[in-house]
Amino acid sequence: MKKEKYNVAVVGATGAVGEQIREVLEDRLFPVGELRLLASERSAGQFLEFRDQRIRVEILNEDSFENIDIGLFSAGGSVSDRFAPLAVAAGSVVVDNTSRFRMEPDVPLVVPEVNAHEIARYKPGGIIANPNCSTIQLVVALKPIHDAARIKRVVVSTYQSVSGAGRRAMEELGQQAVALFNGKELVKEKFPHQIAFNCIPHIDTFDERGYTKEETKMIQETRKILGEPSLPVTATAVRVPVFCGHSESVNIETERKLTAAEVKAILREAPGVLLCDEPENNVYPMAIDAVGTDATLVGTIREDDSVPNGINLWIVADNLRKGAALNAVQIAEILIRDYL
Ligand code: NAP
Ligand code: 3JN
Repeated sequence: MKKEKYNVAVVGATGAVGEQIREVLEDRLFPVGELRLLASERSAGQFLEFRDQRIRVEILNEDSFENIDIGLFSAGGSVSDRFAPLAVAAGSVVVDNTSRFRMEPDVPLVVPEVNAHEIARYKPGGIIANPNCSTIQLVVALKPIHDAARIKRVVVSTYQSVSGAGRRAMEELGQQAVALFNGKELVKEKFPHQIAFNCIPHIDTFDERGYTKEETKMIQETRKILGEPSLPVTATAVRVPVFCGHSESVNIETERKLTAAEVKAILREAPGVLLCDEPENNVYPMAIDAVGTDATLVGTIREDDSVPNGINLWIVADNLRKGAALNAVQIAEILIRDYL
C-alpha cells in the first residue's frame, strides 16, 4: 500500500542548501508528513518556516532518523559519512548532497533528466548520491547532444558563485564589497583571497598535479553519470564574485558533425533545458536570470572551427536549486513514485 505522506529529515537544514530544500519541497507540493530539521548544536532551537508551520531545529544525533522515510543530507561529507549509514539502518533512504559516496560503484549518482533509471540500484545500500552542482548543469545540457552525436571530448571552465561555498561565503562577498567602498578592513575566512571584484581559480584543495578537487569531481562524476568511464573531460573551476548561479563555458567535440542549428533544435526539446540563444536581441544565459528557476539555461551555441566537429556552449543554472536542492527533491519524487 502506497503511503499518502512521507516523513522527511533535512540534515543541514539551516545551511544554504538546506534552506533551498525546504523551499523546493514546499514549491513542488512534496507530500511531506513530518519534516524534521536537523543541524548542529550551533543552531539547535532556532525555528524555521515550512508551509504554515514553524519547526524547531533539532541537534543531529543517532536517533534522528526514527520513523523517517527519506533523509536529505547537506551538512558536509563527514556528517554524511557518520550519519547516512545510521539513517539507512533506521529504515530511511538517503539522498546525499555531499561527495562522500558519489564515486562508490554501488551508489547511484543521479541527475533525473539524464539517468533516472539508476535510482533502481539504491538497494541494498540505501544511499543515492546527488552530484556536484557544476556537474549537474553540465550533464543536463550534454546528455541530449551525446545521444544525438556521441561526444568525444569535453573542455569545461566554470564561473562559480560564492553560494556554492555556503552561507558564510555569501556573507563574506557582501562584507568585502561594502568594506571596499568604505575603506574598511576586509574579512577573509572562506576564500584564500579577496573575492569581491576578483576571480579565484581555486575551489577546494589542489592535488599533486595542480588540479583542484572541484575539477576532479566534475571529470569523474560526468563520466559516471553519462556511463562513459573513459570519456576525455578536462575542467578548470573558478570562483567569481557572483552571489548565486554557476556559469560554464563548454567546448565539446562530437563523433558526428552537428551544426549549431541542430544543437539548438536538440536542446530546445531537451528535458530540464531552457534554450536562451538570441544574441541579436541580447538574449543569452545569465546567472541573475537563472536564480530561482528550475531550468538549466543554455545559449551562445556556436560551431568551433578549430576542430572537425566542435561546438561551444554557455550553460548556467541556480547552483543551490538544480545544482543541489531541486535535483535531490526530484530524486525523492521518483523514489516515492516508483520505489517506496
Ligand atoms: P552551509 O551553508 O555552510 O550549511 C552547512 C549546514 O550543515 C548547516 O545547516 C550546518 O548547521 C550543518 N552542519 C554542519 N556541521 C554539522 C554537524 N556536525 N552536525 C549537523 N549539522 C551540521 O553549507 P551548504 O552550502 O548548505 O552546504 C552544505 C554541504 O552540502 C556541503 O558541505 C556539501 O557537502 C554539500 N553541497 C553540495 C552541493 C552540490 O554541489 N550538490 C552544493 C553545495 C553544497 P549549523 O547551522 O548548526 O552550523
Ligand atoms: O563550491 C561550489 O561551488 C560547490 C561546492 C560543493 C561542495 C562544497 C563543500 C564540500 C561539495 C560538493 O558538493 O562536492 C563538498 C563535498 O561534499 O565534497
